[in-house]
Amino acid sequence: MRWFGPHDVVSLRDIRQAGCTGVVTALHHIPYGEVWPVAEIAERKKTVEAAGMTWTVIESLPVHEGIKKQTGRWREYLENYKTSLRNVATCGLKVVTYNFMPILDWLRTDPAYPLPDGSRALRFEKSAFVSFDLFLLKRPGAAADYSAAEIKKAEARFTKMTEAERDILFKNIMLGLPGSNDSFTVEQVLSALKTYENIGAATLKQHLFHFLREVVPVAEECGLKMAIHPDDPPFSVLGLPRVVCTEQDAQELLEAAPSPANGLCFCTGSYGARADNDLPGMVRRFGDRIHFLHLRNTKRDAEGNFFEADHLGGDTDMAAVVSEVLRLMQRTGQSIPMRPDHGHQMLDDLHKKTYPGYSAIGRLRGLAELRGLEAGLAYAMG
Ligand code: DNO
Repeated sequence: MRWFGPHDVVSLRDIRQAGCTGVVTALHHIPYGEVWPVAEIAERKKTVEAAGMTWTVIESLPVHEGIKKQTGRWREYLENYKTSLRNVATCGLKVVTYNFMPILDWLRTDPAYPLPDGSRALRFEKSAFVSFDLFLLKRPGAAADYSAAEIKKAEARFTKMTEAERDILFKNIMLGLPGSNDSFTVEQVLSALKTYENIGAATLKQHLFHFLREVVPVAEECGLKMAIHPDDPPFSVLGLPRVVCTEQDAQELLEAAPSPANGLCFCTGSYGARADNDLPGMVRRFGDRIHFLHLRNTKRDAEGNFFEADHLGGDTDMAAVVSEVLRLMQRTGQSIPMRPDHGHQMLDDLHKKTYPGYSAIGRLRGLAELRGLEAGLAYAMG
């Protein structure tokens, strides 16, 4: 499971009791772009080991916005990134997760969408999102990104919202911004978006490929594997380019730096939010370039809404994905680290404030179901 560090209300003990043998974590307090010092990495590793678990996967070593845009002190940040890679390798870590999403990491309109059984899930509601973009943010040119029908629906949705609901929607969407404990203003968001006005998907891709050509050789040399997390959701939002959404995108970035060290964090929740991604096929085709697995499910509809379903429910055939993963691991003789991605807020989770998606009991349920599925499939495969 993922652990956000000493301030996480879900403790290492809770995670151990959920049946985990390893945690994925990061030095969240170190500002983006700065070097992760050996002493701090080693200390975090000791803390995890003292709780009876291992730490081999980092999630995430963040890429500074400057590198994505190739502006400001980006060359220095890139060198710092390489130094951090060497430092984490010195401490014995093996996999480095990162993403290349501009400004926003993940994005949802509601982190507590009520399900019929009273538990709560993360949800992306298209018309709430469109009304945020058009009427709260008032992003210049936003209307051109939506159809007339979508705009009409968003207008109706927005008119019915109270002031309080509008505030909540704004805050919910901001949750995926780094430093989301601070409150962001409309002006701040618009000025951040403006810094990307001349960066389209083709340019961002070139910046990603450049980043890979720089860092992958370092990772390879020190025995690390890089695992890029796909964009969540896997399509362009707020006029920002997003370049890790499809199988084709993943294929291209793997080819840009052809080394076993250049790989994927295969997040079934993110890739699975698009109907045109064939997840079991992707596991087959990407094979040993998958260095880390995030297993999660989504339920989509035709309007572009989705919510995070039970790990074994939703649109992704999780049994088919896990079967492919088992076959892959049999073929390579290597086991791929996996975590249950997200979980519902349920039972006592409903009374606690955890990071959105990172409740203890919801993830415990997801993990238990996934482990059961894996054990059953492995038995059947002989
Ligand atoms: C959300 C996570 C992402 C992920 C980063 C990796 O729950 O899956 O925030 O950690 O995108 O860099």
